[in-house]
Amino acid sequence: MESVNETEFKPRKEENFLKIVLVGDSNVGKTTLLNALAGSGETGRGYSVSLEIPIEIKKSDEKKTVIGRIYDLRSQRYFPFLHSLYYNNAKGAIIVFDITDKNSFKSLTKWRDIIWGHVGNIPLLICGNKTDLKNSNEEHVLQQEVLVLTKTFSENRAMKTTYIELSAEKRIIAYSIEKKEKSQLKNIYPTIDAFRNPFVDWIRELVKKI
Ligand SMILES: Nc1nc2c(ncn2[C@@H]2O[C@H](COP(=O)(O)OP(=O)(O)O)[C@@H](O)[C@H]2O)c(=O)[nH]1
Ligand SMILES: [Mg+2]
Repeated sequence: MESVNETEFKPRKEENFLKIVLVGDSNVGKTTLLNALAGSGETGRGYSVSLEIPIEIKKSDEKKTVIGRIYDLRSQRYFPFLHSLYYNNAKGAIIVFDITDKNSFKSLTKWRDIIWGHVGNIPLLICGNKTDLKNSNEEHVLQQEVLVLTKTFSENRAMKTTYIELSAEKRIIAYSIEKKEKSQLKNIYPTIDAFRNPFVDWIRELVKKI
């Protein structure tokens, strides 16, 4: 079992870090997603990945770099006393489900309530993972039902809940607001930047809202 280290969840340079928590049922692919976003980069001690997003401050010509840091609870989920610490100061949350696992989709509302219960109504990004398994004959979670649900999550919110359908393992973005068409999954070898892009866009929007 991994050791418990409270400082893991505390950003180092408070003002430049934007804390984002990664949640969802077991086995949906949270850790795989974190590793995919990190690319060949650092995942620190395995708990988090930094996405560096330069943003310009309007008042001056100065360019400030805001770093969106995504935290994975990993095995620390077994330590309930750490949960408040995990969510504390989060400015956004990514909730992952597995499109081949309807129960993980049903859990989205539970995760939303847990997050909002801990830190208030922070913006949410929903990720439907394992889109690479979509071509099998099994019944999967439909994109339309996800969009209907994310719409209800967006009511009266300053920032709408976003949906991205992807394969963390194959590093494919199948759906995002910018890319509404379902991609042809074969013959696509996206770069790490292409995979990160919708996440970067979402974090950039987050920065504008706070
Ligand atoms: N086919 C497929 N499998 C995936 C994908 N992402 C993760 N997995 C698999 O799902 C399992 C759980 O992944 P993991 O990242 O450990 O899930 P976590 O418990 O949410 O952190 C592993 O066997 C992964 O290889 C994906 O995009 N496609
Ligand atoms: Mg994991």
